[in-house]
Amino acid sequence: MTGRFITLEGGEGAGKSTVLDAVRERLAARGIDVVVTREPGGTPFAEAVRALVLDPARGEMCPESELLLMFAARAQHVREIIQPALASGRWVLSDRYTDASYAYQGGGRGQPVERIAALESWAAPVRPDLTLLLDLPVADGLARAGARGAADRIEREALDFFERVRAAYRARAAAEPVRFRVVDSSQPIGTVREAVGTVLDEWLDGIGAAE
Ligand code: Z5A
Repeated sequence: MTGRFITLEGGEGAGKSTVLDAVRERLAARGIDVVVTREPGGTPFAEAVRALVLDPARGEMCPESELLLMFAARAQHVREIIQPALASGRWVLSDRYTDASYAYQGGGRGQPVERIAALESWAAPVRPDLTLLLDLPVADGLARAGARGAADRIEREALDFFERVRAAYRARAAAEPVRFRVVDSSQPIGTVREAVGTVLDEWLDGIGAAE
């Protein structure tokens, strides 16, 4: 038996960290054992890459370097955490995965989709079963993220960068309506958590997951 793979995606301040616990609780209520992880990161090596790639003090980083670093971290994460967990029947919940590279490095930085797809099929061949996209207007998300403290290297980008990121996420969700569920995360936290819970319950019922 293999487990299921769920990913959480969204722009800045979308509330992924905030709804992560709601998802975990919902799965636990059905007796589903879930490994919670994140990208970039999830292993000591990948967390070191995360620190490097988000550090604003490192100077110039060209889009090609950024894309390759995201996939270097991901390749390790997939082999060390995601694949072994799924193979042993455990479920995996990841705060971001490959869709983030299509949105940020593709939409945001303008890296060609075919290049990202080639890296994906080589370095990260595991596909999510369900992707929850938390969507809200860019300005609202940036205001939330800004209230949280010092911005990392990517958070320092201009508004139009994040508009392209959002557009890329929405385009991916529209192109893959079976895998994606889009939740309006501009609503109050309690409403977003409830909406995520409802979407998740529907999906779990649909695949016949235990009650
Ligand atoms: N990145 C990339 O470029 N390519 C890749 O392939 C991958 C990642 C995998 C780090 O990701 C960065 O890496 C990220 C994309 C890039 N870009 N940057 N910068 P991350 O996911 O670790 O970090 P993040 O995007 O900065 O996450 P975030 O801003 O923390 O977003 P969030 O987790 O979705 O939000 P949150 O922490 O749950 O909420 C943010 C604040 O808003 C917090 O104070 C909450 O209390 C508040 N909040 C949340 N929901 C609400 C609602 N509904 N109402 C009011 N306030 C709310």
